Amino acid sequence: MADPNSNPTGAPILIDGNVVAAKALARFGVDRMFGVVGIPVTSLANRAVALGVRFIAFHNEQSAGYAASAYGYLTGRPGVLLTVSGPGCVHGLAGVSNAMANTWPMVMISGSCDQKDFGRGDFQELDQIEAVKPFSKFSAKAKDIREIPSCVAQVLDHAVLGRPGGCYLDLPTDVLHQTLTEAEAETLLEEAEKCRLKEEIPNVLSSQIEEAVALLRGAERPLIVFGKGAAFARAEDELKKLVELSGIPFLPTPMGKGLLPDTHELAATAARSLAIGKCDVALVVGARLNWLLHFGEPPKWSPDVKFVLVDVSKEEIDLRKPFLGLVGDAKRVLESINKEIKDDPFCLGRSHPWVEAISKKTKENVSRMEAQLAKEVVPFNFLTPMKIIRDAILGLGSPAPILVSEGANTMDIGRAVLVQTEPRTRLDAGTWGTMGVGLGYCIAAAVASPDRLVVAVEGDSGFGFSAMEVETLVRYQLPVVVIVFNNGGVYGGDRRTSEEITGPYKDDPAPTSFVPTAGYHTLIQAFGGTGYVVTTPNELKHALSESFSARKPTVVNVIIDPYAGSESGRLQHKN
Ligand SMILES: Cc1ncc(C[n+]2csc(CCOP(=O)(O)OP(=O)(O)O)c2C)c(N)n1
Ligand SMILES: [Mg+2]
Repeated sequence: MADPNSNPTGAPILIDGNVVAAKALARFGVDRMFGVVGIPVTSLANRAVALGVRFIAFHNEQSAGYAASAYGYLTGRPGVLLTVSGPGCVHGLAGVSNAMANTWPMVMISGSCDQKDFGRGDFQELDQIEAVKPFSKFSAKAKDIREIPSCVAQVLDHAVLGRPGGCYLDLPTDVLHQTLTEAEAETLLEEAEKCRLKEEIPNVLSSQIEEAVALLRGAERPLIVFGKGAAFARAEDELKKLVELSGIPFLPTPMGKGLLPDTHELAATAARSLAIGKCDVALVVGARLNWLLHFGEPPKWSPDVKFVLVDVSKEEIDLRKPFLGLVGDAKRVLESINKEIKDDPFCLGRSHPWVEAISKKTKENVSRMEAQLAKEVVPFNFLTPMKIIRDAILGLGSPAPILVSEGANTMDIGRAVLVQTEPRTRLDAGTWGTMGVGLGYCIAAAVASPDRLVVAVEGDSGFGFSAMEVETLVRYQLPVVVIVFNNGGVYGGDRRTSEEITGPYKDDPAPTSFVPTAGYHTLIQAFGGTGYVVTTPNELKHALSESFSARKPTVVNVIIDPYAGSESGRLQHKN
């Protein structure tokens, strides 16, 4: 019988580094890869596809990197970005660093120049290990083909272990071209598989759980805050149970929205200032006390608030110095807290003064917002189209679409108006406030959750950062509807004072301005996708109704009054 490890002449079959890398990726659980091919990684992409890894080819590594990071967040497994050497790796850094900021698991794999030519001006030469260092959690370089399997395993493992983040794998051109026998590759793959790192998050001490519950039980005005760390840990069932058991109001961070439905009677989202300003004990789960939560400090928070922080990272607890810090997996910690409450129950009840105060404020703010939303303002402000989008999304029911959002006014107003009812259905500019993530996130969401529609609500500037990827939507026929709030620029129209409009270039457009009423919908039409331009409520309703049922790549260009928004959206204090 013929030896499967040899060719017809009897010589052993040799495979190169590209094949070994592709085999390692497929074997170690990578099912999707995002990237831009070229020297020296085109063969690696093709080999991976042949082994069952879906490769989503982008126009720009930034977008592909954002996609990989969001794929990691949505699936719980590292998203993988493939880039070429030098400039490809530099573009990919946007994705790696954004993954670090959001603590999402991702791996960037870049080809690099020939090792013997490094330092002599080789093609696309860069010391990529050094370049990536400040932006990543862990890096590995395969200096020989035999190191590829263990390097692949290590970067994949480090991306998810503990606090997730961006990792990097360097594959030099010469290593990708080296060969070894298939049998030897198999042995190396088996060895690498045996050495995979296991998650070792310690269990929280039962005394700490008791202390946390005692704090919540003794509080007059307790609050539960949760973020995308809790979403990543898939802690939604435990959060639901905790809120039901204890009757404590809750507040999600932007990407924590949907872990419990925004429509829940204990949601304090519409009474955020009161909730954080007056709570005396805050159980914060998988959310960092960073700028998004005002560092947990006055004047937004009460100076006496006691924080109980649940975080997977000890460094995070050490940094924030909460009243009580629980290092652990959000889901497991909440399970223990729920068990402790069940053994000795307490529940605030609807008539509890704190619950009543939050609920009264929520009702007031919601009815004020609804009154604003009820007005049909044309030319469009932000609220009128946002309400139409909200209702169209809610009309879809379950499974809810994944909502992608970026922009300043568009994102801020969208966050307040759009309703999230299911976990991990919101992807936005995130911890870094990164513009340009939108199309990459849309593509990742569509690939990760094929049963869900993806709806993006984007400022025209935010959209423009990655607008070319509409071709990628069309090429893969992804069910993505991108709604562009077109107010002619970054925050909208020219807001400069007459004193600012001076100097030799005063006739140039304002730094914030783009071509007014640009035809963004025609971009996608250029590739065979569907485009709508809308200026009235009925036109928008029609476009959404058609595109939501067609589930085809679509851009809806919504023309907005350029002066409806404000500079920096809701972050003027940082300007
Ligand atoms: C990578 C990156 N570059 C620049 C910025 C600065 N920035 C903040 S919001 C924004 C765009 C806001 O305009 P748009 O998306 O049109 O939203 P609008 O306020 O007009 O609704 C920009 C450029 C950023 N946050 N991220
Ligand atoms: Mg804009």
